[in-house]
Amino acid sequence: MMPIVLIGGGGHAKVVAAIIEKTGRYQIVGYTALAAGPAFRDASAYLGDDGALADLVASGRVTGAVLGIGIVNLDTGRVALHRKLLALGLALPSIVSPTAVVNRDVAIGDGTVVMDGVVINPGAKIGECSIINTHAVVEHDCTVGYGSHIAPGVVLCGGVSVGAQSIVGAGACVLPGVQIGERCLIGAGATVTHDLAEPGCYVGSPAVRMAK
Ligand code: JB2
Repeated sequence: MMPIVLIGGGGHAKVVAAIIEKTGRYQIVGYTALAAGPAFRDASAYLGDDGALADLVASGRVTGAVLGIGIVNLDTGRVALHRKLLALGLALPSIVSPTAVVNRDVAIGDGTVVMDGVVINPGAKIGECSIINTHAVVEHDCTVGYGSHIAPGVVLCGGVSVGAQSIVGAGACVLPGVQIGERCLIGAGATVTHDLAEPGCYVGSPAVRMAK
């Protein structure tokens, strides 16, 4: 089993850790975080902040890492961490829950986590470092960009595209063929009926841009 470090120790890490254990493919050596968090009951699982990573790699204690942070932010979030982990020479496997259904002809990028009960249908392409969260449906021929988060219960209908570093909030529905650009935040429960090109926050049914 590949010895891995989980990045983050909060709510998302707690769920990701449970999925990693179910795969039976990785040994979680511990986690790094800004401070000890609730992800593990065992206090010794906290390895310190990311300053500990270089020594963990050099000593051979870990060879891989999994991002266990839900935040998507260009400068401080998952994408910046992804670059840091690659620079340290850590492998970033994609993690797919054994309870997810990933059909044929689906591509999933490194560092992405596909969580429990997800369905991804043929022709879908999921970029690196993304989250396809619990019970989301990603229909045929969808594209999800780098560092994006498809939250629990989202439905992306066939042929939808979600740009890099966007978040589609819990329970939202994106209608067939709709294109969502980079750095868009779609509110929980929204229905996206038309293309959203500009970065911004969109809410409601049909989803409209929130005033700044
Ligand atoms: O640079 C960092 C860093 N920044 C924050 N390096 C490392 N190694 N860890 C970092 N963190 C850690 O992320 C914090 O120390 C903390 O352990 C964790 C954030 O935890 P929190 O529970 O606040 O958020 P989350 O990202 O785990 O979960 C959010 O997103 C999920 C998708 C919550 O909204 C969850 O409810 C949601 N399901």
